[in-house]
Amino acid sequence: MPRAFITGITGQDGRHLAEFLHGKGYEVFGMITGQNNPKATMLREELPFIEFVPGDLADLPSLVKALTVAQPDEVYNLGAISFVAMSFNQAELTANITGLGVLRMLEAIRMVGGNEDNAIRFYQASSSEMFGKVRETPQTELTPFHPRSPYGCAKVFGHDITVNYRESYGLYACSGILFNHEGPRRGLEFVTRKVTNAAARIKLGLQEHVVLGNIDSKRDWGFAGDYVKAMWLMLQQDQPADYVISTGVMHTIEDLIRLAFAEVGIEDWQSHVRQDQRFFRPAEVDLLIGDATKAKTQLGWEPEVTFADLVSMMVANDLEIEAKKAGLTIPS
Ligand code: GDR
Repeated sequence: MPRAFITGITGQDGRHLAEFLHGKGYEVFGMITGQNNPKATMLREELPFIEFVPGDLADLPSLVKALTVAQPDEVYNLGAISFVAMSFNQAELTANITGLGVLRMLEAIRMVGGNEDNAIRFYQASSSEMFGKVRETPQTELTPFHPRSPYGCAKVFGHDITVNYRESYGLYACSGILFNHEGPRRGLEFVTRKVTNAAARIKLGLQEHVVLGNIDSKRDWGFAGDYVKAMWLMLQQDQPADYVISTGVMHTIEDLIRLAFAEVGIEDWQSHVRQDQRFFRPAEVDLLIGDATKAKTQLGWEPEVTFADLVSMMVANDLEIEAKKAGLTIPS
């Protein structure tokens, strides 16, 4: 039975990936950070097959211990301070966890058994945020980075150090440069879920407005369930490499709002949307769209869920959750 070790197990991607690997017959180990982590309790109910191992990306000895216990064939480093807006307020913490955490994990792999004879394969969750103020459109694996947030800067370090350890020590290490990927498990702080949840609550009469920041920025949004397959495929190749994972289709936040409100039968979305400086960022990434040709040709990967289906899936999920919480029935 192959063994996988996942950091960021309580996040959206960690949960999708754990489920996917379990379906493939893996023994799945998830790193749990902190004392009495409330998300671990939730996860024990949701995905009871996961074996939890304590550890923290800020603490190298704990990573060495965790890998010694799990003895994984594959390590997926999804753990990070992942909310771009928060990284402006906690820049040093972001650099430490999202950036230096990758270096610590790579060192732990070298210590526990990442050499060529006994190679632990490593996946690093890189991000389209690294492209930031984009130098070309669409973005590929060869597009230069110009990050626009402390999060983006930390991800660039994580990406570069992964490439460096691959080239220096022969580790099987891959970076997946993933564009935005969403779904019902997305946290409410991210714009897609914030909008789909608000549309559901407004439909149910539980709230009047949603307050947003910049609704002109554009994103290439895919479904998280499709994207975790690409992570796994990267670790099954003969040679390690880096891949852009994206849909190649771009939408504005306004498109997202229009679609989500249309799902609940509200056409005049404008009367339910307010904007506030609080949700604008000091520097913005305006125009992200990825070219996933390399992943399509070399990995045989294809995104399956369209943007419209994704929004529909998320609104339906939020309607169900919010109606249940409030003891309401979903109006037709
Ligand atoms: P992003 O995702 O920063 O792209 O990073 P997010 O959903 O937070 O923002 C997307 C865009 O929406 C604009 N926006 C708002 N965003 C939030 N969160 N809340 C608002 O009220 C709001 N109003 C407008 C933002 O300005 C931005 O332009 C995500 C994360 O998952 C990262 O970890 C990951 O690396 C990248 O995607 C790829």
